[in-house]
This record gives sequence, structure tokens and C-alpha cells, in this order.
Amino acid sequence: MSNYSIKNLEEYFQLYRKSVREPETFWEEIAEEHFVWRKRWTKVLQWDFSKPEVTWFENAKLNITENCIDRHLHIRGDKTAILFEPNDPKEKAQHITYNELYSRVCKMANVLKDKGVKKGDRVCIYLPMIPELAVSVLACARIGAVHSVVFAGFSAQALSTRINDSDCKMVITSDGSFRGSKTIDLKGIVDLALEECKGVHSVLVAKRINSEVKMKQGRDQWLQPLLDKAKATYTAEVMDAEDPLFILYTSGSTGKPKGMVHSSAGYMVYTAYTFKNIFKYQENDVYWCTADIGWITGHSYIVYGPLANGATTVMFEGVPTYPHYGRFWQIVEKHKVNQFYTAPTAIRALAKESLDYVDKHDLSSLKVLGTVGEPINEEAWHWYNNNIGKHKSPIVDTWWQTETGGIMISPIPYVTPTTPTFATLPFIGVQLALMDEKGEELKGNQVEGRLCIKFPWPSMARTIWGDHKRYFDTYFSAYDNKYFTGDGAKRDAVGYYRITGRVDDVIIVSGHNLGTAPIEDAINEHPAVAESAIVGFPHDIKGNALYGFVILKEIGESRKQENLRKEINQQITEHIGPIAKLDKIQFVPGLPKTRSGKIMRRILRKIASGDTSNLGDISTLLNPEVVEAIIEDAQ
Ligand code: 6R9
Repeated sequence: MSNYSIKNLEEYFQLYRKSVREPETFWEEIAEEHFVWRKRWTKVLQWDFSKPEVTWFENAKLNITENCIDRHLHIRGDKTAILFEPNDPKEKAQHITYNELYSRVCKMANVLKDKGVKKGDRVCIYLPMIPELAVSVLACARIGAVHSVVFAGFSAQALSTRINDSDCKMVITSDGSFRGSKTIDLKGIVDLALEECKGVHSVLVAKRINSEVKMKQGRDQWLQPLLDKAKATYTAEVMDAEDPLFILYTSGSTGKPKGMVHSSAGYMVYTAYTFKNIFKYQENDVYWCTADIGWITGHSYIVYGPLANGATTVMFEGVPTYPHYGRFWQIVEKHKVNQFYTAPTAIRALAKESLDYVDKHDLSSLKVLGTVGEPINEEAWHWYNNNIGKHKSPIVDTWWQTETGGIMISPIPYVTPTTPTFATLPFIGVQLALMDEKGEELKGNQVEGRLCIKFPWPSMARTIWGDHKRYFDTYFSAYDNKYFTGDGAKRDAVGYYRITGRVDDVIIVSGHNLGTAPIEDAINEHPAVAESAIVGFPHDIKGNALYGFVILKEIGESRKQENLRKEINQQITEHIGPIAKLDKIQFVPGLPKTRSGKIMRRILRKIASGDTSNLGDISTLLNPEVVEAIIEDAQ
């Protein structure tokens, strides 16, 4: 058991050294002692980053749901696996035990099988944060189908692109969703999306908001009656270690979203091991991650990591601000939450409000606090530490990505001394490198560069669905034999890492990754628009907000321009979703470009953040005169 739970700093360093010196032995021991396998592996690791090809636990057989559910039944069958807290505090919470989860997942698995879903088929899940979402994910895994969860805030167009990219046969959705005081017509969005998706033969619809929806004959069916008739047992499909478990889309610097493909065995081992140590989960703790399962954080640290450890994991349907700013703290008190994991943007939004919302609640159950998704600023860190953790719950600032599958840099609570805004040390097995502009690795401390990873870890994505070349080009071509993260980082005097932010064209808004290219594509489709460029600028709550510089085909009068601003945001909402709306739109006569025609975003970023004092050398621009004009008019 010892390697599975890290007790002090010395042990961390010892294990870290072992994981670097003998990575195969290290991971083999973890895999052997803490998981159930149908068949043992023949080789722990094979890798070649020049292709890139990575295989963990080659030839092993397993089913992740046997590890997340079945093996717990005889020891903790009556323990709550999923604690569902609805959007409306007046609606009762649901405690779904491991026994119940088993039968719900098996019933769902039988429904999927009956509808013709086979091992390897892709199933799109477009559901709000209701138990059916976790159940559908696990049911896919149980029958060996590859789930592709699409966050239920994405538009019809974003949904259809994702469905078509991975050729999904089926969509699981609901009539609608509750979000704070609003309801969202999810089924309507699916109907619209499916006009573009010829490969989808069936749609299963969970009932959540009891709205009137149109059901297309021969394609759409209500889920519940099918579940009622289904058998409550299902023998798990035997999967190969490297069989894809799921696809999850993430934004890229260029147009199309990237369908990151995750494996079965490596993903399971790494998410379970990180969960146990980074949240210091103890039997009977109640753990709550506020993310949505539509993002990687929800996959790894609401569903798979916690359940593989037999944990009680809270699933919250609502938003932090409804019906009031104390909703999170009310839930912590109500369910006596021990580990609480959220995003800096939520902390900043709540920190703006009166402390009464916090102080009304007993938060003494909390033992560990976590953050993820973007760099946490010092002020938010202290607010979290003072008012939520009361200086007694360590904050784990966890850095990782959709691509990494699990947490890569983080303190270990009660083990690693924390420093505000530092994600601190690499997790066991994670070999980081900082690279300079010339492509050399920066050795020693007190250096800053581009963050890379130079050795495989079990939960790394294996490819981009349908485009292995893009996988290589995006992550493995910048530096020989290294995975490039897209982030910049500093290593301080004691070897702690601080993430400085993206160095590519991805902008993180409220913790959501947004690529500039798809937003620009959406804007450019407006008939009045000639060209556009999006940059991020600092925002108190969202971390970054979006600033659009737009060239119109004709400069109209200002009233018309106001309407255009609305239409442009409407266009973005339709193409991507409301999360990508622009905070500011400036109509400009031109965009600063290099002689090779590349937009100089560096200059636009400075203008957007109001810092025009030092724009650097603009003499190399094709059109330096537009810079003056843009500055004059900047908002
Ligand atoms: C898990 C997740 C990944 C990008 C990543 C980085 C940023 C995430 C962070 C952080 C600073 C942290 N990021 N955690 N930056 N400190 N603790 O968020 O995955 O949605 O793919 O985003 O988020 O820029 O590259 P994903």
C-alpha cells in the first residue's frame, strides 16, 4: 500500500526519484497492487516521441468500470458513489450508492447494446450535470464504446462538428437543462445539430425539465422507459489496455477542434493514483469537484479518478451564483464536503461578494482545497486561503490539460509547502523541461521558458481522432523528443513551477480554452465583415476576456455599428456557444501584419490591455500606419 499514498516530503522525493530511475517498475507496482485486471501486461512501456507512439501496459486486459464499480460492491456497496445536488436547493439531493450505480450503469449498457451500439463505436453525450451523464459515460465504457462528451453549453454547430468528426452513431441528451434561473432547450439544439449529421441513427432523451419536445419517429426515444425494461446486470466487455476509452475535444490554435483520444489502462492508473494523493482522499470523505463532466476535469476527477478509489463524488447541476452567492458554501456545509476543487474564475466571482455569504456556513469539514483551469492570481489565492480554507486547508494549484489526462504539476497537501500562484512540483513520474527560444533545455533554477514534458506518463492522450499527423505537429514537432504543452512557465530558486500562461493562440476565458481561429471564422462569416482578429485582455473575474478587432467591408454609421456588434456576438453564439462571446468589439480600418501576412497579435494584445506605451519594433510591419489608427479608437 505504501507507494499509493505519499506521507511526507522525503517520501515524495524518494518516490519521484524512483519514478524517474525505474519508471516501469514504479508504475507496474502501482498497477499491480491497486487495480483489477482480466489479464496481465506483457510490457509496461514502449515509446517513441518521434512518431509519436506510446503504449502502457501492453496486452493487458481490463474494463475500467470493473475498477470503478464492481470491485467496490462487496466492501462498499451501500456507500454513496455519486451524490447528486440539483440546481434548485429545494429539490432533494440524490445519494446513489455503489450498488445502485452498478445497476443503473448495467441497465444503460443493455439499452445501448439493444440499440446496436458495439465495442469501438462512438457515442456522443450531450447532457447537463445530471446522474444520467455519469451513468452514460460509464455505460459506454462498460460495453467498450468510445464516449465523446460535448459540454452542454456548446451550440448546435459546435455539436455537429464534433459528432461528425468522430462519426458518432448515437446521441444521448435530455429534453433540457436547468442553469440557475434559466432553462436551456438541449433537445432543440440536438435537433438542429443533427440536420448536419447523417450518421446518427438514434437519440436517447433523458427527461429533466419536463418540457415539450419534438421526437423524431424512428430516431428519438425517451430514455427512462427503455431503462425500466432493461436488465440490471451486464458483463463488462474485456478491453485492451490501449483501446480508446474516450474522445474529448479541445480547442486548437487552428480551426477544427482536436478530438483527444485517451486510453483505458494508463488513463485509469494515472487518474486514480493522482486523485488519491492530490486530494488525500480517505474512506468516508466527501469529495466535490465543481467542474462539468463536459470538460477533462470532470472526466478525470468527478467520474473516473474518484470512483476508481471508491470515493463519494458530488455532482452539482447548478451554478455558483444561484439562487445566491453562498450556494457553494451551503453545499459544502450540507454534505460536509472534505475536498473541494474549483476554478480560479469561480473564486474571483465569489470573492467580489459580501463575506456574509461565506460566514453563514460551517466549512469546518474542509481538509483540502484545489484549483484548476488557469493561473490563480495572488489575491484570489489569499481570499480562498483566508476565507474558505481558514489557513488550515492546503490549496493544491493543479496544472494539467485535456491532453495530459491527469494532474501533472501540483502540491501534495500536507506534504508540499505551498506558495501562492505556484503549482509547485511535478507529480510522481512527470519529467518536465523548460525550453528556450533556440530549442535548448534550460537547466538549473530561476529560469523561464516553454513548458515541455520529456518522458511519457500513463494518461497522456495517444492521438487526435482521425489525424495523427496533427497530433505530432501540434505537440511533438516544436522540440525533438518532447511533448510541448503550449504553456510558458518559470522555475524558481527552489525548483517550484509557476505557469505564466499560453504561448500560442489559445485564450483561457473563465477557465475555458478558446482558440482564436474558430472565433474569427465565425465572425468572418458575417456578410458585413472582411476580416477579424481576436486577442485576450485581462478581466477581473474571467481571467481573460475577448477583444475583437474587426474590419468591415463598409464603414456604416454608428447606429448600424451597434447592431453589428450584437450580430457578431450572435454569430459566435451560434457557431461556438455563449462562452466565446466578445466583451469588446472595435471596428478597425486594417490589422497590423507582418510582411508575410501574419497578424501581429502581440501588438493587438497590448492595445487591448490598454498598454500602448511600449509596442516594440513595429517598423517591420507591412502597414505600421494602422497601429496609430487602432490606438486612437481603442475602447
Ligand atoms: C485541466 C484543464 C489546459 C490549459 C493549460 C493551461 C491552463 C490549467 C492550470 C492552468 C495555470 C493551472 N491551466 N490548469 N494554468 N495554472 N493550475 O484545465 O484542461 O481545459 O485542456 O486546459 O489550462 O494553460 O494548458 P484544459
